[in-house]
Amino acid sequence: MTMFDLKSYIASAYEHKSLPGGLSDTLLGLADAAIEIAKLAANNGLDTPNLGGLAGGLNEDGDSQKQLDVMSDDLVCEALSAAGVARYFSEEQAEVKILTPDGQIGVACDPLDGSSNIDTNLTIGTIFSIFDMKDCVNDLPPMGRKQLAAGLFVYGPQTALLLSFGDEVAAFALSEEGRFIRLEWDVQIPASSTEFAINASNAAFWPAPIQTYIAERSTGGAAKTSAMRWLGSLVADAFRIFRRGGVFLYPQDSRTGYEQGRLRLIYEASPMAFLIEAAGGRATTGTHDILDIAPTSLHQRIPLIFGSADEVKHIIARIAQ
Ligand code: AFP
Repeated sequence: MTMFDLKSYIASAYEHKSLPGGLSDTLLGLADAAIEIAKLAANNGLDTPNLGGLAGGLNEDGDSQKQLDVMSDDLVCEALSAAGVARYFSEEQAEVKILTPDGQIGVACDPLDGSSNIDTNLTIGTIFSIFDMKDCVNDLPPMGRKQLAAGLFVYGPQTALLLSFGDEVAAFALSEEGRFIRLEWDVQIPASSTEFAINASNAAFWPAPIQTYIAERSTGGAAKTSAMRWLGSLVADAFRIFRRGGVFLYPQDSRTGYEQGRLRLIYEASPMAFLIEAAGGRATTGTHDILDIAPTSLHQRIPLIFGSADEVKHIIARIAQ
């Protein structure tokens, strides 16, 4: 197997894509921050007090911040500043952070996704989106289709990275030597699958077409072919979908504050959709492709349904009925 590491993969991308010079340092800086976050998660409770404990603050969505949320945000911010990134848009920060005023690159990031799982030893991760500041509109990141790159680090049994510049998804795993080595994995999401990920405790609040779709996927008796998985960690559910297909749904629901679902467009949905489409899958609000949604506010939420293209198409058709 070609021991293709992250650095050589980025170098090869420059050979056939027109990418800004600072993108390489930005990605390598994010990788260094991810290695540190993985170490903090792995040593939680050993070198440090419980990092799943509350840090005392609230993020812009009113979610209570955990220690590791704040520490991860600091690590990412430091790495991006050192890489000469212009602006850092963080799920954990109320406002954008200006790092290098005349820089070309912007980064949006959910530094620690799945915070409720930090002290349960379940898989968590970091989601990032990289774009050219000239594509920003009203000081907001551009619509997802204009991203230069997007990726997610997954801190699980393996520390892994899924990265895309738009035309494919490359998968890496962290070696004992501390390098992200390319996996022999052609990341293509199977077009069909009956495995679904949704928080079924919200069923009473979903729109009727989603209720009907999930009910159908949950019946059929012995003939039932579907299965449900819900890890409470977007990156973990997504990584499974990249591996074996399936659909993830976090729709809007009738609870106060969930009129646009729970997940954030800029920090979660846009980068995830960029990866999903590059792997042959589909990502939608239920009515519009996620990548075509231009942000209107820094912390706006968006309904998010993504995964196996044929199954997502089927869900879109059910919603349109
Ligand atoms: P936290 O980072 O606050 O744990 O939220 C995780 C998340 O944004 C996403 O990773 C999960 O898929 C989703 O929320 C879980 O939401 P519910 O707790 O409502 O099921």
